Amino acid sequence: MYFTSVSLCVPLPCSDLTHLSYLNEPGILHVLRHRYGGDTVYTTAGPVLVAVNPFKAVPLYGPEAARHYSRRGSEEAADSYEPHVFLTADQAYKQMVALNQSQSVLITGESGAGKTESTKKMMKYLAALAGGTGMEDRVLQTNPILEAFGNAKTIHNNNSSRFGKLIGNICGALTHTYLLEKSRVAHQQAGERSYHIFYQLCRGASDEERQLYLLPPAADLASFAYLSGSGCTTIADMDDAAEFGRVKRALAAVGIAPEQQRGLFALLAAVLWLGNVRFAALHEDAVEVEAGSMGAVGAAAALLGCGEAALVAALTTRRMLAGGERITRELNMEAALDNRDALAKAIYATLFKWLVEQARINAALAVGKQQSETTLSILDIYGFEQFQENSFEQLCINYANERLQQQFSKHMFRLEQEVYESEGIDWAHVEFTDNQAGRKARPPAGVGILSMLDEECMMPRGSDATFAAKLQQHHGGHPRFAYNTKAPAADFTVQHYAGPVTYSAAKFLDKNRDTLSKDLVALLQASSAPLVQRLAAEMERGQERRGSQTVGARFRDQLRDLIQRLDATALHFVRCIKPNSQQVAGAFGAPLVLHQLRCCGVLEVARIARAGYPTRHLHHEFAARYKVLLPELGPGPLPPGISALDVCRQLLAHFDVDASQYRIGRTRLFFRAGMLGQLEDAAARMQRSALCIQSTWRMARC
Ligand code: AOV
Ligand code: MG
Repeated sequence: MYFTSVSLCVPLPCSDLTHLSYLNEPGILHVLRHRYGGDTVYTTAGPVLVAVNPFKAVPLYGPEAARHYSRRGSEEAADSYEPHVFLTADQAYKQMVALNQSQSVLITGESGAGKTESTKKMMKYLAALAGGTGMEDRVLQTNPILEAFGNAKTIHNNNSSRFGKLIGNICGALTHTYLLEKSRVAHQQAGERSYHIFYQLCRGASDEERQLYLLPPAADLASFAYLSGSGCTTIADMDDAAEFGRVKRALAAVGIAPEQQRGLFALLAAVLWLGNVRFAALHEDAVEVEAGSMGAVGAAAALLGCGEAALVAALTTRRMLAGGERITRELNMEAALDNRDALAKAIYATLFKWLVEQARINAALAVGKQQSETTLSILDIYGFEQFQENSFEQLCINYANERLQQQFSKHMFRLEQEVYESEGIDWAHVEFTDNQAGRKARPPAGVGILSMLDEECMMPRGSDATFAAKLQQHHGGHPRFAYNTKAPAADFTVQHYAGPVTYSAAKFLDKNRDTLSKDLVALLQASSAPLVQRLAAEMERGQERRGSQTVGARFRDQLRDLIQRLDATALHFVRCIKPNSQQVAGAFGAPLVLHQLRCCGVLEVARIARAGYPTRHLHHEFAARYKVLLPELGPGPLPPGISALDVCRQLLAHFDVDASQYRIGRTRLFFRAGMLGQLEDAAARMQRSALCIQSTWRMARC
């Protein structure tokens, strides 16, 4: 074990960027690089924890480290500890208990910066802290499941989260998930993979399981079109077969019964077989299943528990009402392929939802009565990303990141300024970058990109091209929007807070509408497999619930709801930084790091924290807490004519607190960072000596 508690006990020099003598970009970079070189990946910038991804195992997370932080008294100042995700988790937990107030930890950063790893480390720490109930294991076992089904290799991260999650109360009993990138099931960009679980199943299944799920030998994995299109099926250092065993154990641990597990794997195999169904054009407007892929249809039908002929019909035709009469329309090649992929994607997305729900219910059962009103949540979403080709999913992901950045700015800067102003404290406003800046220049609300997409989806003749054209028409003059005249006609660029991203508008309308033919739902409803029936019922319910609401509109609502939830809690921020794009240890790319520090506002936070007075107490709280140190006031209520503020003033004078170190607001006292620690120490010393005098006195009486 490399870990020494000594290294964590006393913060190393410059563990807080706000304490730097010269607070500038080169100075901050130097400190981060230096600390990173010594595997000290955490640094604070005032109230924010900055975590630089080490891309290797670092000896910071052993049981000794966890014990070190968990022993911290809830009154003990956090800044006498070396920064760590454990410390941030510890602060949130102890604050929740002490103040009976819900807490959230927001973990943000680009794709591959380390959000999911930080989340897992926090969960582990918190499960142990709240532990003793024996439920930790069960709770933590949801992680391998969520990762197997919701993570995939992208060019930015070998284990990229393709969904967002808000884990409530560690036990996962209140987990929410956000928009899974389901297009990945049918298509991946070059060098990327589909969801891990597909490769795990294909590589890890036993002979018996292969027979059950109609799977070819592991070596023939690339015979599945859905897995071979990107030219990448393996990840360095990832043993898919071994992972399969882990996932199965985890499924059992969270209470997914063996029968349900079999149903689940059969569905995954069905999705893969669906991808191998090819069509041959009968004429321009009709297709039939190609003779060579009837085997794939047979396998998919068997695994889905439905008839082969029914599957063929649902894949190649669509029943509809025309003039009050039921007619069957043939699908052309494009529609048939889209229909097939829509079925595969819907099955997978519904399966994912079901799995999350099961894990959540089981976790809730495991914790039972221990649930309380107050919650501790951790938010881990997909990070800002930019690929060669960016589509609707990237727009949603980057939009979510914009919203969270907004939340960060709001919290750190605007609320901060408002507090000072409302307290009547003169405080030089610190300039900060707000990603809502330019809002005035923006077109009125409702003409945003997603709203315009919704409008276009309602138009009978709306297409990706008309959508792109309207975007140009409305947003052409916006400083954060550019229309690429050189690129294919449907491309547009959005200048996000973290950099410009060029989107291809192709398939935007389809992805936003996300319709699944009723025939396909009916096909699944008639299945003989219980899990397929359940999922079909869920799909139907989902369609009814959503009505005509688009994916974009639902995502926007979910985000609004998320922000409201966060607003009702005390926030803690972790900013993950990616030191290089190659995902390797030991490489610290200064320009890349600096770019992230600038975009996510860490530099401003450091300045604002230093310029301000981060520790505050209401007058009466402060007076009540330290009154004991002014013996002349005596116990009980304050003497008549003496207000809480008078006591505060007396205390400040008594401890000779330098006038530059505090401000007196209308309702609160404000202190510079670290000031109250000194006061606490003095108070503790006085209390100790008072106790000492008392016990000497008692002993003398004996
Ligand atoms: P992300 O969650 O921020 O990206 P991850 O948490 O998946 O990023 O981290 C990416 C990779 O970096 C991990 O698979 C690890 O190999 C490595 N890593 C991150 N943090 C640590 C750490 N503390 N110690 C050791 N290795 C680490 V995305 O989900 O793509 O936005 O959508
Ligand atoms: Mg992640």
